[in-house]
Amino acid sequence: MNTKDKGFATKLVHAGDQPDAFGSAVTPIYQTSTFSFKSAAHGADLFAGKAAGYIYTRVANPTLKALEDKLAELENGFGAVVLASGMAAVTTAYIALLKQGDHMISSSAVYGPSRAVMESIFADFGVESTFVDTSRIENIVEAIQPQTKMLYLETPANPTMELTDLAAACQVAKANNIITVVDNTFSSPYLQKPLDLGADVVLHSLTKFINGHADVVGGALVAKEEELYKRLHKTMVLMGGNMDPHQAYMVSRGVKTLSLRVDKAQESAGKIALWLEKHPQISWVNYPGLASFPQRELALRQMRGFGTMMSFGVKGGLEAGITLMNNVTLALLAVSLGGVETLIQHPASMTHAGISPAARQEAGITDDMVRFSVGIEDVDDIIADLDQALAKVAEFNKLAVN
Ligand code: LCS
Repeated sequence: MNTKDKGFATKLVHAGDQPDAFGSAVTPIYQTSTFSFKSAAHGADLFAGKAAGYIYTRVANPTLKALEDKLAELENGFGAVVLASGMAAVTTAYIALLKQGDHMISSSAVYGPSRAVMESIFADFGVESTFVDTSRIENIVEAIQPQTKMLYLETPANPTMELTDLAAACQVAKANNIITVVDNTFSSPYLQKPLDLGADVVLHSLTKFINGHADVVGGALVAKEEELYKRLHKTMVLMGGNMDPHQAYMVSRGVKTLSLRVDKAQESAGKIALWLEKHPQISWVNYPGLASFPQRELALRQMRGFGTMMSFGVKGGLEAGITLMNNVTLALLAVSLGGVETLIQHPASMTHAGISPAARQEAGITDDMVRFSVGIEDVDDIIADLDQALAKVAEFNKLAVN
């Protein structure tokens, strides 16, 4: 079905799907590692790119292609590749777009392993990196070196929710021949479209909002232009980080309800953030929809909604935060995000434990920070759960003071 001129929800359901010979409503799982050729000449033509078709699943597979085409359409890109995990997408982007002697500038508040892999592995291969607060465009300008080849942004950032002005940052990069890669995991294409704002490549952990059901790990890269798409696809094929057909089928199934899930969870997130902000045991709340959020105006400009993620500080610091996490009964104490179930976690000891305390401090990841991913349960139940757990925090704080 041609969905190019259709609305976002229609694309979610139909874009990319390829019915089989029986008219299947969805693309089936082509659970095969290899594809047989009609003749030796046909095989040679496929290898030479003279015939269209499939050779081997690491290179391409119809179930993967259906998901890739859908994601490319959702992000307004030329083409996409899907990979075994979000981190496979991160490392494939780094390998495809950087070489020895190159330099990368990145937001300091990024998903911990996206920074750790650059500083602990790519540094060994001679790729330099500088991590700056990209919410201030002048920090990007100052960090540019003659050998800077990539600007890597994550907005909203994990877990501080800090925003980077995508249009302004991409403009600076373009003027300096720098490729911009944006990790759009926290927003999903429903809330933000970085390629429309000037980015060259969009990255996703599909594990999060796009699959949305906490049952698959996966990643994707979407390129704005053909030349970049080819570089990413070639690297993916050679490095072998491809997704499995069953995994792709699950993600294609999950993504169909993306807008419904985000609408519901986002409405709840707005109510929860306001409720938390007024709670006596909470010292601060980072949520782009709050009037107190310093970059609310930027969120309104570049995002379609404020999202379902927030972080907040619990009075009494780390120990009080631990008391909260040990006492919630509905929210799952778990990392990951963007699923139908509400999750709570502590970045300093969990998702961002792998980066140095100094880097955490620089990125604004304080020890009292709790990250909250709002699910699609009844909002009254989520608030009641927080309320009873925060009552335990109040008891703890009273004991801690006495
Ligand atoms: N980018 C962002 C923004 C992420 O949050 C994650 C995972 C990744 C990339 C990597 O994706 P993965 O390989 O896990 O599919 N974020 C996680 C988190 O915040 N908690 O657990 C995983």
